[in-house]
Amino acid sequence: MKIDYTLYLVTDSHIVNRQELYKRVEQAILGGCTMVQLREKDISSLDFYRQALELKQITEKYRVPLIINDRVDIALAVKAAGVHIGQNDIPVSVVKDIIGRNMLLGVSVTSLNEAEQAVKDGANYLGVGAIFPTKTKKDAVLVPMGELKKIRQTIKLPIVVIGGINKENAKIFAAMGIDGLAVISAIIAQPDSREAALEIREEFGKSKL
Ligand code: TZP
Ligand code: MG
Repeated sequence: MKIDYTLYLVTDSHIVNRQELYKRVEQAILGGCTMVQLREKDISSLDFYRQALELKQITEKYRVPLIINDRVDIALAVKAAGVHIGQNDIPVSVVKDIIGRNMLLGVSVTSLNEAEQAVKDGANYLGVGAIFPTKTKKDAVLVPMGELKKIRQTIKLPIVVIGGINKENAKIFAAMGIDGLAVISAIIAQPDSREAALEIREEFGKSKL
């Protein structure tokens, strides 16, 4: 199955309440989000599982892949399309062994070194960031634009950028050969998430219509 990374929405349940969050996710899909990642940091496993099931109902309706952040067990339990992990999670090669070839494995990297390692270990796509300062992730490390360019020139896997991506800066990434934009607040914090997604896509140069 060909995966479309163009507009990769990542959830955050601190911005609005869950009911509103899921409404906004659905609106964002209608506005052109092509993937959704459930990202939860401080909830119980049971709650995480339930949120994943709920989100899966929405993503399935629109045939958009659902990715689960950090939790391989929950990704397997809800039959998600994939898992996304960072440098302090279970090692990439171990996760790949667990999930097998039919699930996607995304890995967050901040340098060419990490990117090359992730490729060797079995990543299917990379998330590079934070590209711009962001209030959404407190411990985000800034990745210099030069490093992003080096990663793009070296790595053949799909790359999504994350961190402070919005409609003002979306434009620069298409010319760099970046496959997709991963966005939290510029979509989830907007009451009209559909319009927000549409605008970002349009700026990125891959408008839906
Ligand atoms: N990883 C690097 S930056 C970031 C994550 C999860 C947060 C991105 O959020 P926003 O609101 O799109 O800047
Ligand atoms: Mg993680």
